[in-house]
Amino acid sequence: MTPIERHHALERIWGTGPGLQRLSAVNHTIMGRRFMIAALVFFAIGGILAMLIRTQLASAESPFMEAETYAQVFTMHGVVMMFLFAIPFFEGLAMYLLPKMLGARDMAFPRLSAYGFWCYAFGGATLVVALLLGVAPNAGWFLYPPLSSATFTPGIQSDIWLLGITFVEISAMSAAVEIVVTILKLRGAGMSLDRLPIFAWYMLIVGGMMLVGFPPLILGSLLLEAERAFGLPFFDPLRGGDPLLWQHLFWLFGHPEVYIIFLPAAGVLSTVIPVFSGTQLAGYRVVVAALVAMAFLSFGLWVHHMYTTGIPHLSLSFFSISSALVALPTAVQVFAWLGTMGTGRPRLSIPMLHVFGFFFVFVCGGLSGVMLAMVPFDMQVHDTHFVVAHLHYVLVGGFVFPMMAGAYYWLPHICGRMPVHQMSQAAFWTIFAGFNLTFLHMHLTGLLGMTRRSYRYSDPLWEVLNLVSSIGGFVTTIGFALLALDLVLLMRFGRPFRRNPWGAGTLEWTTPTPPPSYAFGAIPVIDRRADRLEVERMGADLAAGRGLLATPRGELETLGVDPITGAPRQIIFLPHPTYLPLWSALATMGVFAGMLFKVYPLAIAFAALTVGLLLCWTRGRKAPGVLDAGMGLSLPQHRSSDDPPSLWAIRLLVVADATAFASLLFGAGFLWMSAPGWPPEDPVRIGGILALPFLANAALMVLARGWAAVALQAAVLAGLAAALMRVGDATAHAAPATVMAVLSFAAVHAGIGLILGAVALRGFGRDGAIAATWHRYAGLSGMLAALFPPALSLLTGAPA
Ligand SMILES: [Cu+2]
Repeated sequence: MTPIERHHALERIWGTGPGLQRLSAVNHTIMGRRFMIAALVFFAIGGILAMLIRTQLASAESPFMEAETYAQVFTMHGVVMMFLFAIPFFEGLAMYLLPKMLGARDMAFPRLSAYGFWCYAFGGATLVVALLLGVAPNAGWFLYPPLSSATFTPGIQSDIWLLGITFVEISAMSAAVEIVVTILKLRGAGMSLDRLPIFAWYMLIVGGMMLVGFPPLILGSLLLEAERAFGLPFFDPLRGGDPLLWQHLFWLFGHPEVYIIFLPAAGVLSTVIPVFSGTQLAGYRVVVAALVAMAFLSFGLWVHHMYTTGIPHLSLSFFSISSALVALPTAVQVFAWLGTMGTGRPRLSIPMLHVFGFFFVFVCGGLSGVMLAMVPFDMQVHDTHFVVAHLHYVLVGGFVFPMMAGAYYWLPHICGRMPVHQMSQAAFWTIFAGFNLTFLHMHLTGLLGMTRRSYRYSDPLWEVLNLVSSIGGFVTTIGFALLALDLVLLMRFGRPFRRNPWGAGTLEWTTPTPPPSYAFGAIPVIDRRADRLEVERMGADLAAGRGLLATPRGELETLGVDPITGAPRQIIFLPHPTYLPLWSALATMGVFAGMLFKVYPLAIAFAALTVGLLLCWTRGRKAPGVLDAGMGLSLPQHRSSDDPPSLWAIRLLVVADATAFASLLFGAGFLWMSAPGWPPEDPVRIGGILALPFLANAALMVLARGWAAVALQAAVLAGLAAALMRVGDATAHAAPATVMAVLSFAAVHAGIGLILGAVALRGFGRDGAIAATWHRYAGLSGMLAALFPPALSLLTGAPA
């Protein structure tokens, strides 16, 4: 078979049809591009909102916007940039790059990428439509209650935030599962963990952080929505709730989020800097160790956003120390980059210009971050423009500049053309100058006492500073417009090239550019660290079919490997293009619409439809046993192997879910210990009825498979339903409300277990192992849930 024949055969198998059939695309190259383009559209929208803010603040007593409009504009600026630009953009980049860097032909769950994309697009569109209709969220991007509660924001504005963001978070969670499973399971043969390209290490850590970072926010959103819709008073201090609970749950997500955004950008830097320095990354292992340290540290310092809320002194000092400490692993990476440039010969190409922009801006942001970690200083500047300046230095420095470096670096790969220089440089310097003009002296505006979110002021000195900021803001916008124009021109008129224009050593440059839908003609065999490869030779070899799985068999095949050693383990069959993800996302959208307009029967009907559609995904073909993988290797198809990607996915979902459950128990414990109005006047009396679900759950952990599991899950559901009937008036006090939340959580898990158990009984491949994993987890969490009400009664000193 010649390379051309192989190309045509593979393209017939992997390609997506033209026209409307593009809506059925699941391929990672298409999905990655879609995520990035949509994220850039939202970046433009967020930028326009920023300009509106700067216009308003350019003069004191400005008549440009009403207070209400201004509140919506600055809230949406934060929401759009954090949730609709930054996260989706790096998800898209990861989706586009990871399989190509790892030597796989696609992500592990292509339909999940597509479902995630549609959820993101619909959720984001909802928020933008709300803004155009004048009912956008207006309580700040962190939506603190009591301002966001039904009492002070009665309309649907806060609901749009809560439901829309949860919708978008679903997409982020599916991306996290995909990214982690793809890196662990879908790689070239022989790519052991210590041979991973450094970008994959970054994304592996980021995926793990997303799995435990986002559930607290999703949980918090559901609780606040339950309070707004049904009056369960989790955050109402008059009824045993506490607004501080929201702050804890929000920043449990919100602080790691900063690192979740920074690390993919840092991964880009660790990839780009060595290439343009003509050398290898200094201290690969040290950088990986620093990454792990950073991931752990970043979860232990959320309270630095809450110094002024009356936290005890001892814990303040603990969080202050850990906040300053996180600068260490960051510094390790900065030194690794500087060391790389020091040992090599840096070329000042366009991507490197943006790298220098990163160094200057990010280090400034890091320094003001260490200042803010100090409690007395933070007390002074809390909620002023100093913090606004700091966070822009960190996020623009730590995300936007590295991502622009990445854009110029990988755009030749995406479109097959090289940059045209002069305008790229002009764009960079305009952005760089404009940015510093906007934010550098905003530190001073903040130190002088101008609070964030205020829409008018009277001090003439503030007016001068704000005017300069506004001018800087518009200069920055002109810079971004130039950049956009430059990128469009590059795509239209850039110089075509053959292969590997930058002299990189990673696998993505072995594919033709723009890449075909199957990426590799054959799956590569890796014998060294995956950023030191001979790209030119390998590219020709792979196109000629010298590798694994080189003979097309009519299925979308890629290699599954051992997560640690990279030894080939199975042949993974990936799904053909399908409209199912689109329909599923539309049905999910129906659930949210039903909840938003408080038409609950509709929401329930759409939820059932969504579950039904998702179950259609599991219909698989019969496993064909052992297949020839080429190069004398025979491997089982993934459905008949004992370590399929889906089993890893369910394990990761259990981790994420357990984090949500732990956050719920943490929240209940927090209310019990520190909310006003505890213990409640009316104790929560459920009685011995919870013995049934407790025992059934205990049995479920042993009998996790087959009919027994299904019957036990049904018994758990019945027992929990009976217990829920007895909880009493959950709107009266947070105690019955938390009991209701914990029992409902267990009930939902029993319901999912019932469905998974029933599916497994149909006897498809590994569904039994997947259901059993879930049943064991549901059993354990259900037992804890059953113990919760008696524990709460004991602790609050009320009879059970
Ligand atoms: Cu923080």
